[in-house]
Amino acid sequence: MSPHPTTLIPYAERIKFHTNPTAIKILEIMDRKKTNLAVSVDVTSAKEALEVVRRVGASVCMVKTHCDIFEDFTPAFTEELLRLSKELDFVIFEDRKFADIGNTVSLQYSSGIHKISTWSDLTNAHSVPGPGIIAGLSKVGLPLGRGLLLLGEMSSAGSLAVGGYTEQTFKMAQDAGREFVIGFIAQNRIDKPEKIGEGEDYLIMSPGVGLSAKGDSLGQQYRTPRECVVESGADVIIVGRGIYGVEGGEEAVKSEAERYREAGWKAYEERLGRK
Ligand code: S5P
Repeated sequence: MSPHPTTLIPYAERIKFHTNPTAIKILEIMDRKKTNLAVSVDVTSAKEALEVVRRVGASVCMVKTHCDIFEDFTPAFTEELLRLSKELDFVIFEDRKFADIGNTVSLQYSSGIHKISTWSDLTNAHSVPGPGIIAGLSKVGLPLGRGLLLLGEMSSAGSLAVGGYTEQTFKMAQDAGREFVIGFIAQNRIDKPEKIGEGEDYLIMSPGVGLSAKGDSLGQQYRTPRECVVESGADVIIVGRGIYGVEGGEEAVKSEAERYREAGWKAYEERLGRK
């Protein structure tokens, strides 16, 4: 099977295909820092999450959070995360997986304790409610220059986001236009070459990445960075426990992030034919 055309274009050369400020920022950072690694800091303490971010920040293009799992969430957390994002040059992705009607998600995005839209460059949504979810989030996020990913596939065993669901999710994004929807959480390039036009570029971000473990006891399934980037054409690899969960203390977390960055970047160079 011939490679997907998008995967043969360097990240920096894809910037011109985007108008969304967050998409442009992600591609610029990836090129500048030579990293396609996103670290997911799924710890229950915001203080601890910031410590992980300080250690891995130099190696990543993106830090992904689940702000609703922090027991000590305060606005001070997001202030410090924003400061670190500038100092260490990464984008913030709140993995909120919105899944409600447009009016509700616009409130969940802008309001409540977390006020996600005020600090998170990127967020994501399930397509299950229909296009109103994009419209609701866009109303809040687009004026702020934020970006949105739709979940086209999931890494977990038995996911229902397959086949026609995935195809219709792609179509929903395409119909919405690329001002706000910049790509997908997916395990494959769901932007099939025959469905996209010239310069129609989407960012595919793949979770479920591990260099050692193959899965967990709750359905998570892991692939290697090479499998994701070379074989499946992912643009960004998302790693959680493989990095912050490594044994050996602070230095081990830092060096594990570097190990994943190197593996992800080597895979990217291989797919460009630069190896
Ligand atoms: O399909 C998915 C989508 C997401 S965003 N599978 C996932 O695992 N994720 C998220 O990626 C998940 O919520 C978690 O934050 C991260 C994977 O964590 P890990 O510890 O298994 O690497």
